[in-house]
Amino acid sequence: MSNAQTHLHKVELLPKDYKTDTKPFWCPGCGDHGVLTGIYRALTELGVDPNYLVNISGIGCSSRLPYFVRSYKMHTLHGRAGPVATGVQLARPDLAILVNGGDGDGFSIGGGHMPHLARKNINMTYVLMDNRIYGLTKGQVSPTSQRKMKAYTTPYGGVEEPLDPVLYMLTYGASFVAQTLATNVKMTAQLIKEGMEHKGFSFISVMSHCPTFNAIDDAKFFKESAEELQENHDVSDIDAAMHAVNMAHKNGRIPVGLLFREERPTLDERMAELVKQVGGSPDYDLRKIIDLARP
Ligand SMILES: Cc1ncc(C[n+]2csc(CCOP(=O)(O)OP(=O)(O)O)c2C)c(N)n1
Ligand code: SF4
Repeated sequence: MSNAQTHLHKVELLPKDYKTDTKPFWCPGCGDHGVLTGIYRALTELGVDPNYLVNISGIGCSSRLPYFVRSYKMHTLHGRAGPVATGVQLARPDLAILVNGGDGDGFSIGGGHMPHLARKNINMTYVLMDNRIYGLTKGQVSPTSQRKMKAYTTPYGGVEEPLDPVLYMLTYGASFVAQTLATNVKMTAQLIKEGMEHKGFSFISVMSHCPTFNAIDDAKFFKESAEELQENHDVSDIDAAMHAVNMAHKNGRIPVGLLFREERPTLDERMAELVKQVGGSPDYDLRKIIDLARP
């Protein structure tokens, strides 16, 4: 396996060069503004060439992000950003793929796709914007909502326990898993940068508050609950990563930082290897296949 970062094409640009003419139309104070700033900073520091960048999203407030980033882009269907991005990545492994979406988008309707992006190690960076609510549809509980939260469809509080996206991604076999806060732009930018440099499926969960519909998971709550991983945390140890998440849960904390990273072949590399092994080429004589069907 080669470690060449062939999916990152470098240029020298300023943060403003990654902006489009469309100004962000999120509510004032929405955490998503911070995620976008983190993305601009990461792209600038990496010097990603917008001509080789594809920003793909699902549906929701968070999924509007690609409109604001200079790149090729697709605003797809609710929960389907991952599979669409997989198609793009396999067709063009030379492109950098950045995916954005919400907690409802990724872990409710899109929940069937998440394990396979991770286990297949599709080379893309998935930035989850977790506000623990459905924002665009005006505030229903999501799979990450705290049970006690009273929302549109749960006026007496919810009846289900939340799931933890990072614990899921560690279990699914994601080769890069990190968590950060939208209010900590520096950490967000750094982790997105490392995630984009990583060859494989990188998952960055950003706790992104929704001041319009989620009164309990506000910026202050996320900030006070965040707990940076210990300095001696071994990012190559999957057990240590899971332990850190479980311990944080027990103490009502949210672990932030790089939880886990490993190098292993991506799906496109394995497929290229297979094609080489069987001698595949665009000039292959298709009559040989037709001949197989002759009696
Ligand atoms: C198939 C389908 N079902 C339902 C919807 C309605 N819908 C639009 S956005 C959304 C959820 C938004 O919540 P989330 O994904 O958490 O993103 P946020 O808006 O909070 O960023 C839903 C259910 C839809 N667009 N498509
Ligand atoms: S509804 Fe919430 S998530 Fe959507 S833009 Fe407004 S603050 Fe952000």
